[in-house]
Amino acid sequence: MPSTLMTHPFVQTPGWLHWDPNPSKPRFVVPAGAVDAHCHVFGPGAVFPFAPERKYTPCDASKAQLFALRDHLGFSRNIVVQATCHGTDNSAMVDALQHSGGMARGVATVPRSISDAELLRLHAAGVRGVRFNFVKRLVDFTPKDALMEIAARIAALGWHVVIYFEAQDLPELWEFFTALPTTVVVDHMGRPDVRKPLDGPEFSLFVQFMREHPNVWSKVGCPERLTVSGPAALQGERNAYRDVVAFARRIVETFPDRVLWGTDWPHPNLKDHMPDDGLLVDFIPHIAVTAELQHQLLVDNPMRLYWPEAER
Ligand code: 0GY
Repeated sequence: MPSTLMTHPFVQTPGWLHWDPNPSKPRFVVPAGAVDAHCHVFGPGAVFPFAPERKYTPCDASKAQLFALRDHLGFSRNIVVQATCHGTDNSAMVDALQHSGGMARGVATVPRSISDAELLRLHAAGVRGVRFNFVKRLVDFTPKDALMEIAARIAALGWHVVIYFEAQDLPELWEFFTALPTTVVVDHMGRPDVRKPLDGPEFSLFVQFMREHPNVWSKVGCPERLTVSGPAALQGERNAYRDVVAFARRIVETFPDRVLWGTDWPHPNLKDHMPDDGLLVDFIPHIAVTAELQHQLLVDNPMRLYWPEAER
């Protein structure tokens, strides 16, 4: 039964696409111990209500459904990123971490007023980062001095900052981003416009940002969000989202020890198509073309960032 049919007081945003309940089995076999480093849980709304200030109301996407997808795709671990529809109430994300048997860690959204005790509680649950979101359709503006204060406090816990922004906003945000005192992880390569040239000014600025700042990492998933050509694969092939490949491959090959990959399940705010998660996994060998790059992307890098204490 689609989870949207469950009883809760929330009305899903019109046009919202439900995640694919029957993703295909990927052909690409991910290396043992692979980490899905960007995914979310939504509610369920009847248990974990969505935030009053949210910009969209999603369908439900529970921890059990996330862990079932993890197993189906062949992954071992998840990084559960706080979604904006839950605001600064991290309960659903923390609940997922606490029921993962130690196989999930998290990225929270916290207010400036958060207490030290609450930060420690989040740490004990497995949170290792905070997310600062600059995508205007998703969040209201938070003053940069508040964010910088949060960054200084979480730096003391050894956490990192995840930043989400649109490519055209990088110049204006550059000074703030480069002053952050932690490892900084960029969501979805800073959302490049893939109709523009790979070596054009916009994407070159992003490459420069990573090159000049060795504390900056990037997630290289989410082709379904960036594509213009769409999911159509060549007959009988599984090479969808071809217009995104060169961008992601450039980042993987230039910064192989600072890249992460995630499904982005349950894929919030997609209006045109809902991806087949199996097809998303089959995108990986197109952007990380050797076994060594694949291992760095899916195992070594996320383990170093999220489970540094694990024996290597
Ligand atoms: C993503 C992207 C989006 C949404 C969120 O937290 C969120 O609501 O991250 C988006 O709409 O681009 O990474 O999930």
